[in-house]
Amino acid sequence: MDKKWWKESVVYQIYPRSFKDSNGDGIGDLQGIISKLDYLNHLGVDVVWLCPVYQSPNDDNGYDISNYQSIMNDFGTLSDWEELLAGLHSRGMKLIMDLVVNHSSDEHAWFVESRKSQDNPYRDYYIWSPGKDGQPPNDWGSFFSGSAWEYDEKSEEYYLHLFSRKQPDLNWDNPKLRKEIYDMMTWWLDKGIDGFRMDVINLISKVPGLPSVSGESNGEQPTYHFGGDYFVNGPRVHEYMQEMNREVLSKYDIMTVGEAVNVTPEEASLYVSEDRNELNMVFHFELMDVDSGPGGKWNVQPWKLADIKSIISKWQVALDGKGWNSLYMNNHDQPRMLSRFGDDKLFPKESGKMLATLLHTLQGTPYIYQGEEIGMTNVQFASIDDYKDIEIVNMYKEYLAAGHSEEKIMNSIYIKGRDNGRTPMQWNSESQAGFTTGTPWLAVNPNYQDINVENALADPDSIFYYYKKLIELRKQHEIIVYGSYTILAEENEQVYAYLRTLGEEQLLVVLNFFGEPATFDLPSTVKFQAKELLISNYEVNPEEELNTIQLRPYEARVYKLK
Ligand code: ISL
Ligand code: CA
Repeated sequence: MDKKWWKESVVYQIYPRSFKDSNGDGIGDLQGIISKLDYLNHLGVDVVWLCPVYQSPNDDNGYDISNYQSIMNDFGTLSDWEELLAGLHSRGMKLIMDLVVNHSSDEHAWFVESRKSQDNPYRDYYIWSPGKDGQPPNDWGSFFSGSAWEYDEKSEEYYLHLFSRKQPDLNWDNPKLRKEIYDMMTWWLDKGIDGFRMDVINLISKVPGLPSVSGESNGEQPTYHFGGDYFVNGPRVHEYMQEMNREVLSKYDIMTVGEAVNVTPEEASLYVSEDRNELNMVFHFELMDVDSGPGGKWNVQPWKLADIKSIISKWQVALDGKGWNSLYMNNHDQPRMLSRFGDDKLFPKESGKMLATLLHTLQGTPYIYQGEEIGMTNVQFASIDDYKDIEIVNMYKEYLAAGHSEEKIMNSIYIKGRDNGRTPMQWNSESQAGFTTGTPWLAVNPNYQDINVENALADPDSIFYYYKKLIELRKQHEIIVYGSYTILAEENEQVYAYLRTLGEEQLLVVLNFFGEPATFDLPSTVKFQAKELLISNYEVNPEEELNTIQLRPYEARVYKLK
């Protein structure tokens, strides 16, 4: 497998609105990020992924872009952004930008033109349809509730919006639109950025004819369905990715990661196989769906370790030697990993470190989401009015109208809501967690007195320093990056263990996934002469025999075997 800097890197994701406010308006901003670059450097991360900082009316916190080539006023100016890029580069870190081109804002100049009339030159930049019998053209539902179509009174047609009605989908079948996007990408790359994270990039190509999921509309009250069969990995998506690669990406030494909704490893390998010249890696959702029931994301069910193991194993094996994995367990769209997969009450440190060990010892590039490195947790606000996320707010209304109990809805928000990951970064125990001197746009998690950066930095045993060490180990041991993966003791219901292999070396990772003691028997097929304990989240006698390991709650160990 080819060696690449982005395989050897650890990425840190910043959600700018919630990272650090420099001017007291309650909204994180670019100068705030700049003031924390030494912190990121101290942690040791190589790459920063910046969620959208472009001009936006903020219907979806910057994922609705009204100008791709200018900075949101709340966040600062282009010269602040240039200072940020220079500040990262001078510290040896790289910057990847969020590319949101499945849709734009309805306030983007293209859409303002497009909706003026059916013969406007920008009409075909978006996806318009006359509909049928006064109904939308099909029964597709939006990711954010309701129909995926909105009727435009003035130009008398419906436009498609897979997300909010303020996020009209761009028409990738139009070569003029594609050229505009490639030019825009080139403009950013020429400023010296180091790559892109591409928002829902596998949704850009829609099946011609835009068919309904459940056949013809019968004129009754419409119900909406997930139309994924008609836009997930659509018919021309690989043609577009290869064109984008040829026209833009291939001209720079950059990294690319595409957010890919509902992809299997086989579908993902079409995006990331090195010989196909599309993307470097994708974010898949299989692991994030491990606690979703048949009713989807809000139909919460407990996860099972057996599923976590089989999903990760499947991806590790399928992409080995072909493409590359991304490794994450939370981001700005997901609840906090510590609350979801660990125990944020009884064993926050132990379980936070155990999960970190998993993410940093698999094959792939690990992504740290801001606050993960200090063990930030989910939040439970008392009232729906305290929540800001459009997905949460729309779902709440829809489910209430459909007769669900308020208690049940709030509970699903506590477990799955995106605002769990968006509460302000907890810097210290001062007012508003040191995030702002004003009133934060989204309330801080009340646990900031305990969980904050200042405390983490003062405690040599903190989750922060464990991450720092994992990042350092990655630089010292090539096997952590490039070794191939074999699961061990698959049937063990408490322990997740695996081997990584590179040449003569082996890496043994043993993780107790629960708050009870557990036993791990090393299979006799694993042979070695010498062992070295690289990291663990408890005191361990390095000479201890490995035949049978007694693990304490959430214990994690990594050995190098020779
Ligand atoms: O996580 C999700 C499943 O319900 C969705 O919240 C999410 O919209 C989906 O993962 C796609 O996410 C990306 O595109 C959205 C934006 O709201 C998310 O923040 C972004 O990461 C639309 O641009
Ligand atoms: Ca601010």
